[in-house]
Amino acid sequence: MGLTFEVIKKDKNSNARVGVIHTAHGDIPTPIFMPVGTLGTVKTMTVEELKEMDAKIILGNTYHLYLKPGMDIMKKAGGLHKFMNWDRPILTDSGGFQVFSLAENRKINENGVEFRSHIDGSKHLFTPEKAISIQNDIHSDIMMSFDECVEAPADYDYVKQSMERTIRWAKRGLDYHKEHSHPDQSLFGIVQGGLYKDLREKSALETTAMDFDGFSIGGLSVGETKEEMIDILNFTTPLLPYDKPRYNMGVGTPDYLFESFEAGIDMADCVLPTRIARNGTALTSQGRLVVRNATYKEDFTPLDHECDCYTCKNYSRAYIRHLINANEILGARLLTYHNLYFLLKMCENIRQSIMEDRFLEYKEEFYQKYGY
Ligand code: PRF
Ligand code: ZN
Repeated sequence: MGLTFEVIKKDKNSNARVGVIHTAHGDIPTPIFMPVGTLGTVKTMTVEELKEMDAKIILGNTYHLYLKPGMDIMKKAGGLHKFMNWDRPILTDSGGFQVFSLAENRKINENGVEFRSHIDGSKHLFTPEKAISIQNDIHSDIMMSFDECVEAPADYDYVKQSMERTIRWAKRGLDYHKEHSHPDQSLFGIVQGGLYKDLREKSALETTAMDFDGFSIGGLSVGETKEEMIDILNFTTPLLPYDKPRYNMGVGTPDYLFESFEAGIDMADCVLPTRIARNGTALTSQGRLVVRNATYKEDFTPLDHECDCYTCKNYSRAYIRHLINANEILGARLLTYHNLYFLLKMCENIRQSIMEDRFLEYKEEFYQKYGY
């Protein structure tokens, strides 16, 4: 049996909802932020630390893991859970985004995408079936269909034919999944269609007509304005079934998370908290804090005085600034821990606010302090 999902409570004044996704590796409360572990590690964090901060599910990437360490080692390891010692749920992206943003010499046709590795230039072919087969070997709990993500701006005719091909690919992936996946694995369809509402509608109707376990919205936060993102998000989300999980892919600044959850999205992920941590930036209740700055040279207070994470309980801005400026690995680790904790805590507060029908009040209060 793949995942099951229940909506526990819908907010009175918005489309936000609290739910739970049950998987073979445990339950995922929603709305949820999912830390990204592209190469089988959430960069700089041990799984013990991820559990301590109460991460419920992490992401892996088909494209990256297929190239390195490769499926031979992945199969011998018995899948990614065993390989990386993580026994909670894993979601994998299909490669449909990474192959377009990272690979070289891409050639796309009806069958799939031919590309050269960004690492060593070797030649590969991803098809919708291959993308599922790789995710079978990774043994992720939640797999994604192979899609094409078109960056904004893009012309109508291209987005249309790409979206229609993504629907055909979704069907091929689903057929392969039914035949070959482990019964514990689930598969999501991905809605594309760029900034064109008639294309989004067609994509949503045809994708949700197929027997997927959940639905993702792709092709957002890829060059459009925030207003356009919110408009398409609020147009598309209600077209997805109420009783299945909904995932806005690659979206993870605090405001994009609030907007997504307000629209009725249940899951989101982004490299932002881990990436900005490594170059010395903290997410705090008062907005972004660039701890590299000289202002913090003699500031012996915590990153965020409202935060009760391990980093904030034990270390000061001055010390973390010193570590980052001295290129000490611990600086990246302490900031990563805090940033992930911050977003996970924010999601917990959001779930609480929905349970009490005060999501919009909490959003307002958060935005005020954050400085949006
Ligand atoms: N498709 C897939 N992964 C993604 C995206 C997409 O459109 C995006 C765009 N926001 C991020 N990650 N498969
Ligand atoms: Zn903290």
